[in-house]
Amino acid sequence: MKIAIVCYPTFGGSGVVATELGLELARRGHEIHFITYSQPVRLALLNPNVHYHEVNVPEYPLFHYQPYELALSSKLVDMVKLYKIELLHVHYAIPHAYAGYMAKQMLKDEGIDIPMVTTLHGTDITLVGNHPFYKPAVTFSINKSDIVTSVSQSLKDDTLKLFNIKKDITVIPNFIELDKNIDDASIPCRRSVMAKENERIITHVSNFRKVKRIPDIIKIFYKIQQEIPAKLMMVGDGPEKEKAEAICAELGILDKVIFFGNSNEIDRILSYTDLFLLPSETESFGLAALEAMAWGIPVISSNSGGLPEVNFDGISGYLSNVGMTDEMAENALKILKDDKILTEFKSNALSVAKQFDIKNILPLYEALYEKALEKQTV
Ligand code: GMT
Repeated sequence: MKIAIVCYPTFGGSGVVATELGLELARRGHEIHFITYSQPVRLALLNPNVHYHEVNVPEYPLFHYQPYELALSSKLVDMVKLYKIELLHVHYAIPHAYAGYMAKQMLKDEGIDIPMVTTLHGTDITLVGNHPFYKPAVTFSINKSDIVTSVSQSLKDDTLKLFNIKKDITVIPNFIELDKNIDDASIPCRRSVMAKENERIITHVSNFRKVKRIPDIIKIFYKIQQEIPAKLMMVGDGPEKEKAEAICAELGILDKVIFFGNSNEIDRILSYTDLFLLPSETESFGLAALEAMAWGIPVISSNSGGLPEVNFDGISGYLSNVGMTDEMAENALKILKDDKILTEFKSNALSVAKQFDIKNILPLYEALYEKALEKQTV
């Protein structure tokens, strides 16, 4: 199949899911065309089935805002015609589903009928999409998609609650590639760089937005390090990072916290990690938690959104109500204080992660693509 994938190319979860999905589809013989404004961070182009087409938005003094949707829909039209692309898969409704719909209409005018699959990722529904300024356009473009998927049951429920949706929504969870291995030969990031032998390593990975409740992470860690030797790895960058550094300084724990910024060493950092923290206000799924669990790392998270669908309470970690940092710290200590309990949670986390193996999830997308193409030919 020839598939165009539209996504955000940055470190965010939706871009990661779209990129990993495209790469696995390419490995399975599909021809994949990534169409976005810069090369996705996890995209390796050394595969004859993977193409990347950059969307350029020329600057013009009249524009206060550059018309990205316009440029994207034009690029989609051109690439569909040039490469005879059969299907559009857009990730994150805003503005991709809207631009995709415009491209569909323009192509229809030229006698080309192309189906569009839209995958809802979370904030496109819960935080941004629900804003009155966007809501009519988001509702319209979801309803005009040929197939709609959401990354969790919780996100599906939120979508149906917040928008007037007339489409069926299929839940396809986030996934993980389990057979990744790290090339040990050129390890720049060794455990000893991060922590002493007797210290537990606790990690958080995100884009440091408000929704991640970064100060809660520091509160939890502060309590943990009062009882056991531990270090905190803060991986990622975003608006809350400076505040986090300031809180650590105020609490006198800056020497126990490493701020990595956006890192390409995430897998290596996770490979040394004992516990992962994700106390978010909401997560449609929580891909970061799943990526940690795939390294056999237990997760302390909030119980909001789709998190209970991936982190199983008392099994792969613990869940608490949003903001219950004392309880989260107590649960963390329950796991970290005892080697036997930690080993048990580690093994459980890996077992749960295995349910989300890309090999189980990818066929679900392929089946939907087939269905979308069949509909088109009826
Ligand atoms: O919140 C992020 O870290 C980024 C955001 C995105 O859209 O790129 O992530 C959302 O999509 C991920 C992939 O489907 C989900 O795993 C995240 O839970 C979701 N984030 C939120 O709902 C806050």
